[in-house]
Formats: sequence, C-alpha cells, structure tokens
Amino acid sequence: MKLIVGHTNMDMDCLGSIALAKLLYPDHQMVKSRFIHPVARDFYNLYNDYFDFLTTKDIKNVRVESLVVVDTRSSKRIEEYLKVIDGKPEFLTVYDHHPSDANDLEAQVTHYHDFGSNTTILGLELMEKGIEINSDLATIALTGIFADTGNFTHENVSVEDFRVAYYLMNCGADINIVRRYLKTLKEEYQMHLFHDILNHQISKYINGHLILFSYMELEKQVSGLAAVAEKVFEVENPDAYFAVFSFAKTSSSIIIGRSQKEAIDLNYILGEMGGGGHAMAASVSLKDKYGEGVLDFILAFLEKNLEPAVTVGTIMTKDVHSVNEDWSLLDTSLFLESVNHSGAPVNNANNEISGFITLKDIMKARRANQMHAPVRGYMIKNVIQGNKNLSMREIEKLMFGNNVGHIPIVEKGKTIGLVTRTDYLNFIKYNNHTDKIINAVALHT
Ligand SMILES: [Mn+2]
Repeated sequence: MKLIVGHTNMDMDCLGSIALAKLLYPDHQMVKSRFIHPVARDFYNLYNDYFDFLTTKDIKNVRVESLVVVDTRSSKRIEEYLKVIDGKPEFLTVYDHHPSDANDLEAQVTHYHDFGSNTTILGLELMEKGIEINSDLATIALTGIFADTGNFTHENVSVEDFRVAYYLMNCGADINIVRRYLKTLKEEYQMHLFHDILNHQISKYINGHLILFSYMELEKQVSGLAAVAEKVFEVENPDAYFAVFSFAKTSSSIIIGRSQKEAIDLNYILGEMGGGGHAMAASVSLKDKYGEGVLDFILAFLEKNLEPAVTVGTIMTKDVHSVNEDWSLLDTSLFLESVNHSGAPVNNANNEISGFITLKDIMKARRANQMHAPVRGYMIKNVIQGNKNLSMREIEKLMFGNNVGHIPIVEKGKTIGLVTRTDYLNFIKYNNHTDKIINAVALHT
C-alpha cells in the first residue's frame, strides 16, 4: 500500500498538507488520525468528498511500499500508524516545517523549509510542477496556511506563505469559508475557559521579559485548549505566555507556550521538559505532574534559563546632542537642523538635564516672534526620562503613555543617552526579524 499521513491530532495545516499531497501522490491513500483538532474536524466534515480517509484499522498489518508524512518528521507523532503496519515503510518521504529533534524519522527524501505553514511547501511544489488545484482544495489549503501563520501575523510567516496564498486565491480559494472556519473559539467551554483565564492570569517580569502565566484545573483533557491559549496570548500581548492545564482524572498536566521574542525559544524551553514544537509555539505533556506546582516548576526553570532581556542601555543613542538653557531659540533651531534631529535635551549651567526642546516648541516661539528668547522659556520642564536599565516594555509604556517621541536616559542628573521613536521601531523590527522577510523578498525579485 502507498499511504499519506499527517501527525496525530491533525490540525488545519495538516489537513491542507494532506489534501495537496494527494495531488502530488495520486496513487497514495490518505489515513486519518484517531484524534482530530476541532476546527479541522468541522472542515473535514464539510469537505468529506475530498477526504476519502482510511483509518488505522484499515492499515493493520499492511506492508507499506511508500509512506508520505506531512507536517511532522517526528516518529513519535505518527506512532499510531507505525505501530500497526507490517514492519517499516519501504520508502519514506517527509514534508515538514518543524525543527528537527532526536525523534526524526529516517526518510529517503525530506522536504524541509521553515515556512509558516507546511501546506506552503506542498503548494510550492504544485506551483512548480504546474499541477492544477481546484477551488475547494485551494480553500482547504489556504485555511491551513492562515491557521499556521496566525492569519499571516505570526513571526514564522515567510514570503513563500504569501506566494502560495496568492496562487491559491487565483485558483479560486474562498476567503469567506476560510474566515468562517478559522474562528478560534467555537465551543462554549472554550469561551468560558478564556474568560476564566483572563480573570486569573498572573504576569511577571522574569529577567526583564514580561511573561504571562495561567493555571487551570480541568476534569480531563479536552481538545481546543491551544486555541484558548492562543486567544489569551493575542489579547494580552505579553512577551511569552505559559498556559498550564491540569487534569484531575489522569493527574497529568499540559503546558502550552506562546512567545513573540527570539530570546524566548519555546522549542528549547519546553523541549527541555520533554515537549517541543516551534520557537514561538510549543507544548509539553507532563504525564506525572499535577497541580499548581507545575507553575512553580516552569517559573523556576525560566528564572534560571532565560537570557536577560535587552535593556535600554544597549539600544539607546549614546551620542546625544544636548543644548543649553541660555541658548537662543534661533541658535537651537539651527543646531537641531545641523544635527538633523527634531528635539534635544536641555542642560542647565551644571550640565544637568533641566528640560527638553523640540522643533514644535520652537515653532511656537517663531509664531510669537520670540526667536531670540532663551530655550529656558519654551522648553518642556517636566521631562519624561528613563534609566539605562529599563526594559523595552517599560520604554514603550513611557513613550506611548505620555505621547512623547524622545526619552532622555539619565544617570545622576546627566543625560547619557536618548531613545527616539526610530530607535524603538528599529528594535521592534530587529526583534521580530523583519530582516528575514526583507532578505527573502530580495531573493525572489
Ligand atoms: Mn503545521
């Protein structure tokens, strides 16, 4: 037999990948996992005609000449199939976008790309081979791409995800159906859980990172917990989030992690505990851990292992152009123009910061014909300032909370640096690795 399988607990990306794999390998049969993610299950019901699935019962003791594995490369995640077939598959082809680990399948062919969705890898191959995709299959595939890229907003999104999405739209993918089936919290219990978590969440600064935690006790494991965690993460927007769910019936727990910082690599952190996934989204099942102690466990681990967050001291502009209180506004204006800045800290006679002057303040003086007046009279006196140990989160709060574009960084009364909107934006871009996307665009044009 020739088979196509995805990982256990198939999700939308898995389903999209399987659908496209069937186009590339028409003589292979698709096999369904025992558990299906709730969103994927609805979708599978809707497009039942396209998913002529075999079950694990159908492949019992069957010799497999060729096995195509999609959206995973871990032998653990396809255990339910490997367990029942006769011996090892003779030829193994893998399509995956997850990082490799110790359980990697030994495949004859591995198609690995770190695209946002696995469906994209197969979509590209179809594009290159000129194989047609009908509008239903295009819709299924596009939903997979939307799901795994967080609607094209997750850090993992790549130019290729956009390219394949563009292609699928041209094939007639229906965005209304995509939207309808991607509503994350469909079940009432998910909504309850979501609100419960919002009421009981704990946030903490750990080594300068803003980390959110939640602990929930449930009777038993249910599907759709990751979607709840995802929603909390989206709403609260911390640097990283760890949702702990403990299950009374089995005395076990699961930790679902989400991160938006390169420095907080969840595949590593949760991998250390026996789980895994991606750097920005991962989970771990703890078979013998139950109760709030799991929270202390992850907390202690983070305190010990998280790299300190970037502080303002490392990203601030150190070469600050200050002016003096008694300079005329005309001189100040010329000076700002010469250094190409829109504002500058103002120093008193002791060279200590006493105010801040911007081109906007100077405009006021110009209108009042006061360009020969000293800076002192027009500067902002209550300067919003920071110190070099502030985290970027704290700077963000100062900047947006006070609606200022420049924050002098002060030590013992003296200005030692300046953080501007541009510094802040550069930091965010760098932190989110937009550079990766820019490089990829450059490669394809
Ligand atoms: Mn995936």
